[in-house]
Amino acid sequence: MDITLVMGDITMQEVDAVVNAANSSLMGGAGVDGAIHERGGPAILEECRRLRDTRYAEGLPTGQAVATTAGLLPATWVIHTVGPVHSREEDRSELLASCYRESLKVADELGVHVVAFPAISTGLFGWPMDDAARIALGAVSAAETSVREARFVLFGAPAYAVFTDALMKFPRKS
Ligand code: AR6
Repeated sequence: MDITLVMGDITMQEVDAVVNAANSSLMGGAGVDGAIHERGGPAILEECRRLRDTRYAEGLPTGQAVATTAGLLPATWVIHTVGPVHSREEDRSELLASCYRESLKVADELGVHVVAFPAISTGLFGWPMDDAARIALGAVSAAETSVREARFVLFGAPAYAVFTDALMKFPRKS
């Protein structure tokens, strides 16, 4: 699998699926979630509401993922996942890794090959970018998946620089 890094806005990505850093309500929010719902239009929220009424009455649990169509976005699907809020008291890195693994699993179920990820949990949920980058790259590169490209879409030069550095240091499978 190719791991690529781009600096930009995830809502502009022409990929099979974009991953949304959602919250368990699936009812939208700020950051990536706000941008996806704003650009993607009401069809996404409508599907999220249906998921809430059926499979996820208690909300989508942290670390899990579920797909909807992508409305007006250039992507075909949105894969919604819920990152953990960062904690200094408790190690929640396994839950953050799970977001990436479960999103790739959903991508495999959809039969798609190019998936764009934001840096999950590094905004409102407070995760330090360098630690989040290491966890994200570790989870994606270790995943057994048919996805051919995992594209990290970093929002601004500082995030892009941190991911570039982490990817350079990363031991890659040959
Ligand atoms: N494209 C790519 N990355 C972006 C974009 C964008 N358009 N907008 C922000 N980022 P966040 P979280 C970056 O807060 O930390 C929402 O309210 C941002 O700079 O979107 O997982 C949800 O509803 C940061 O590096 O997600 C939840 O309640 C990264 O994306 C909560 O926020 C993630 O920031 C989730 O918090």
